[in-house]
Amino acid sequence: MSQYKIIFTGPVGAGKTTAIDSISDVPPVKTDAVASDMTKNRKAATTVAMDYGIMNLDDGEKIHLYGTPGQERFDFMWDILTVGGIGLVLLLDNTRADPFKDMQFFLDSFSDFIASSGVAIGVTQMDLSSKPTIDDYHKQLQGTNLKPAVFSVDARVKSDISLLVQALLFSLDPVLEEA
Ligand SMILES: Nc1nc2c(ncn2[C@@H]2O[C@H](COP(=O)(O)OP(=O)(O)OP(=O)(O)O)[C@@H](O)[C@H]2O)c(=O)[nH]1
Ligand SMILES: [Mg+2]
Repeated sequence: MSQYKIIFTGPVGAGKTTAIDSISDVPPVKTDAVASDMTKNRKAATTVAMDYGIMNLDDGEKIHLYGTPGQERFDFMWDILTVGGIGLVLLLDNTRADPFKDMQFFLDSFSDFIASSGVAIGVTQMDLSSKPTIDDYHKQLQGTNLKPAVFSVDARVKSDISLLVQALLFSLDPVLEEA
């Protein structure tokens, strides 16, 4: 049986913990702690170490799902969590002040990992803020050497996150799809 690891990252409140909760086939492990500075993000808790869940694919493959903390003060976890990973899901929150800046920051922070694996981008909270559009994200990415899938997703919706993970897997080495 094949087992793979993918990593979810992105800024505070983008929905990493929620997304792993939505798609995991086992009760996820969370390390959320109450933080007083979280109220501005419409939530009471923030991830301080990692999230962990498992997604069982139809063909018996297991995808181990790791979520990073969004806060930079816990960024020492980022390199630890990517070890052995085959791809990155970058979640962005469309209601944040400058989602393009967030995108560039995380693409830069994970550039070594992305270069050796792959990345797919999910934009959350588009129901609350419809701009920038997915097209705007594609245009923004034209200046980079990356061509990731970019989807509008709601982290609370299992099928949205599942499609995003499938898009990531398809963008990786096709050998994986035949395994
Ligand atoms: N309206 C709306 N809410 C969403 C959407 N996606 C996620 N959320 C909500 O946004 C919040 C995301 O919180 P978390 O999952 O804790 O975010 P996180 O990325 O793990 O944040 P940190 O661990 O603090 O870095 C939750 O309250 C979700 O219910 C969306 O598409 N629309
Ligand atoms: Mg979290």
